[in-house]
Formats: sequence, structure tokens, C-alpha cells
Amino acid sequence: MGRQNRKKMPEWQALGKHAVKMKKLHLRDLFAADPERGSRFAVEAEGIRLDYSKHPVTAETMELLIGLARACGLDNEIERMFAAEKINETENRPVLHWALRDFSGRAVQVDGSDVMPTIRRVRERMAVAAERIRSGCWLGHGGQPLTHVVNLGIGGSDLGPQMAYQALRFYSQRNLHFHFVSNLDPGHLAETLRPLSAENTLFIIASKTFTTQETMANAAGARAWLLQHFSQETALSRHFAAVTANPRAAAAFGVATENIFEFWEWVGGRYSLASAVGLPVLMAVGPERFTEMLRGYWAMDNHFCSSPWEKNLPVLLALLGVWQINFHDAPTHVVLPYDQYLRRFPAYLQQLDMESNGKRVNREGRSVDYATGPVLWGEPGTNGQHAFFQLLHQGVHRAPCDFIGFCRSLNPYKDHHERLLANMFAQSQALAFGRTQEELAAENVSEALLPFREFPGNRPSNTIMAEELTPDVLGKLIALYEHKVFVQGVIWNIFSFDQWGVELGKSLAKKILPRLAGDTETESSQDSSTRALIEYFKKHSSK
Ligand code: G6Q
Repeated sequence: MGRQNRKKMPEWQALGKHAVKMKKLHLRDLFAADPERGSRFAVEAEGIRLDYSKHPVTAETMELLIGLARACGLDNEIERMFAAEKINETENRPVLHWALRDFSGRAVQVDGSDVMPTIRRVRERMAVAAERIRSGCWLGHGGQPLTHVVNLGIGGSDLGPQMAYQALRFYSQRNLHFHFVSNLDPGHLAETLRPLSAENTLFIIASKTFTTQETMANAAGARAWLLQHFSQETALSRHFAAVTANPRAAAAFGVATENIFEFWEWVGGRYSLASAVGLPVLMAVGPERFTEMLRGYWAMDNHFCSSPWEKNLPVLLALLGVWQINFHDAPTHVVLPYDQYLRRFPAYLQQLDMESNGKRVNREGRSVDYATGPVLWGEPGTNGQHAFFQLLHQGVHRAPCDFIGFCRSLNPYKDHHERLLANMFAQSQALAFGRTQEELAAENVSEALLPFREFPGNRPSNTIMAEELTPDVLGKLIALYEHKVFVQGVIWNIFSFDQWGVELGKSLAKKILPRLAGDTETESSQDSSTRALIEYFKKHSSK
């Protein structure tokens, strides 16, 4: 049932027909027709409010979308993921990020053994390590407390901990400092280490495979930097920890066994923040706050599994996305947190969404004939307003937005927070309702300027709100988007948990590297553009 051609499904076709009708209506018409629309198309659950009234939907739209999800076998797919079935078929793995934050006490079997005791054991060891850092008991080789923690990781081993550290900085211990180095560009490591002292620096090498070129290069750079200062290899054991699914490789690198924190094949990199990958966050905010975040995730997992779909936050977000992408041709999705602490949230979601659903073949390996994952991007408000909002309001691309905001500021100061939120509300209002030429004329705007100053409106957005940015709320927001991405993958009949698309560039780089180092033997195997680029590089790099 779950795998037939989506566009041929009667549910898909019914939505197509319905969309033709809906496109004739402006959001102004929908709001005028129903004075209660703002609360009718809003759901509150787990302390999070989703207002989706500024989407071109009616009760009929939502019924049709839910019908599509049902016909795509969503209930069965949810069950399969939470039953630890190997739904990551192309890598032959179950998908168990949810088990990392399951506090129910139930067993989760993978290949005949329960993974929950191991998850708990690693979490306990992480908490002990975090307490040693937080209390100043973890001393470096020279006897000084380690106060700077540098996470060396990339992709899923960087974006999650970096985003969550920034998001929860308010709750962090202030005498500890956290840095995130991901890029192969040596400038990233060099600029990070420049103001630091080896005496009080701990490196966490975060790599599931422990083979990733960027992370391994930066780990080698970090080791050389430490050795410049300490000169003996034995000094290193106190200055390195590792987070990995390949503990042997970490030990071979020289990380002391007690500083190796494991995670597992069945956690996808971009879904790994709740695993040992969250170690820097745990060190920053402490075990209690970290557990609060995990419990937030868990609450959203439970909500996702048990709430009726018309009140189910991840399902609704996913369906509204499908409505925009497949039935209104929206190629992109914008995430706009009105909170500076969430400034890395769009970048984090960009990987989560685009690496999961940026796929062009369905689960049978055939090309799809409909759009899948959108180009996701965003910046915190109000900054974005002074940069790219012009395009959102008056450009030609349809770019549905998620506004995310909180009722209380963690740093109240005069009326700044009220002003921030007034801006957030005003932007979604302007997008939805615009400003007509008649309204402008009534304000004495000259006729010549009317087309330039007109705002067409009818531009869709969600507004997602919670009372305050706490670890619990952060966990809920992350799980909300994780499950949204999952639901959309089911509807598009694609595999969301592999990422073969990142492989080709990596293997080509391996072939090109020897050419840059001077080997000219197989130069002719390169295309003419790459050959010319290599030549240009060689000519100028030695200057
Ligand atoms: C995430 C991806 C990818 C991965 C990085 C780092 O889902 O698989 O972003 O996290 O390539 O991989 P390692 O953790 O193995 O170094």
C-alpha cells in the first residue's frame, strides 16, 4: 500500500483538484470568511503552539492531506521505525535515534540484544566526565583544570552540538568555553587555537566512523599543537576525548579508553545530538539540563506516536510542507527563529532536511515525477528582515516560512522582547495580507509608485511559539522537525536515512589530491575544466 506511484493515487489527485480551487482564494478571503480562523487552524501540544492559519488551507484541505498520509501508509511506517525495523534499507540498518531519549524503560532489540542498557551506560559515563570538567577536577598534563573544550567534527558531528550549545548558552557554565572546528581549511583550527593554551584545552574528536578526512586532519593538527607544548605523547591522554562508533580507531589514535564515548551505527549523523555527540552540550549545561533536553525530545516522540494526525505537530508541519511543495510549487522553505540563541537552528535543519529528503529516486529505485525536499535556509529575525525579506515579500519565488518565537526573553531588557515579537507577528501578517494598490492610493502614494509599493500578500507561513527557550523546549523543537522530515519522506516514498549523495565528491577529491601534489601521470583522465583548474592552482600556489 505504501509504495504505489504517488501522483497516480486518488488521494494525490484529489489534492491536485482541490489546489486549483484553493489557488483562486487569497488568504484575505479565507480570513474574511472565518473570524475564528486564527485559532481554528492552530494546535497547542507539549507547550508548543503551531499557528498554520496563514496557509491556504480549509478543513477540507487538511482532511485530504491526512487522507494522503494514511494512503501512503504513514501509521505503518511510524510503527516500523519505533519497532526498530531496518527501515534504512540501503544501509540495512534500523533507525533508532528515538531510543537515545526513550525513558520508558522498555527494551529495544537490535539483532537480538537490547540496546537500552548500553545507551544508559554511555550516558552515565558522559555525565561523570561532564561533572569532572564542570567541577575543575579534570586536570591537564600540567595540572591545570581544562576550561576550553574544542569539538572536532563535521556534518552531523558538528552542526547538532554546535547548534544546541548556542541555543542553551544561557544555561551554560560560564568559566568553561566551547569551540567547534569542522572545516578542512586550516584557518578554522588555527584561528580557534590561536588564543588558547594547551595547558587547559580538551579536544573532543567527534566522528562516527573515525575516518572522516576533515576531522582526522583536524585531530592530527590538534595533536601536533599539543605536542609543540608538551613534547611527550603521554601528555595527550588527558587532552583528548572521542565520540565515535569506531572505538578501536579512537584508541589507535591514542585516546584513553576511559575518554572514549560510544554511539552506534543505527544513529544517523544528523540525528545524533541526543547520543554521545551531545557531550560538549552536556559539559556546558550539566547532566540535569541535558536530561531535560532529552525528555523534551521524548515528549515530542510520544506526541508524534500517539496524537491524532489533525492535532499532531510533526504530521501537520509535514503535510503543510507537502501542500506547499507539491501542490503550490514552492521550491524552498525558510526557517526564521526570532531568537538569537537559535541562530544555528536553520543551519542544523538545513542538514537534517536536505540530507534526508534531497532525493530523486523512490524506494523502488525509480525516478520520482514530483518534487521532494525543499531548499531550506534561514537566519534569525530581525536580522533577516534587513537582508532577504524583500524577496519573501515581493520576489517571484514562493518561499513558505516558519517563524519561531518565545513569549519570554531569557534576558529581559526594557521593551526589546516586545519589539522583537511585534516584528515577528508583523512579518507574517505582511506576508499573508500584503498591501493593495487601493490601500496605498488611500495613503496618497503616487500612482507611478503603486506597482513598486504593492505587496501581493497570500504568502504562507507557520508561526511556532513556546513560552521560553528551555532545554526541554529545544528538545521538543528538534524532535518536531526530525519527525516532520520523516513523515515527508514517507509521503514522497523516499529513503530519508541514507545520504549517498555526499559520496561522489569525496572519492573524486581522493583522485585529484595527488595531482595537486605534483603527480601528472593520469592528468589526462580529468575533464578539461578540472585539468585547467589544477593547472591554475599549481602555477600560483607555490608563489
Ligand atoms: C549525517 C551525515 C554526515 C556525517 C559527517 C561526519 O547524517 O552522515 O554529515 O555526520 O560526514 O561523519 P563522521 O561522524 O563519521 O565523521
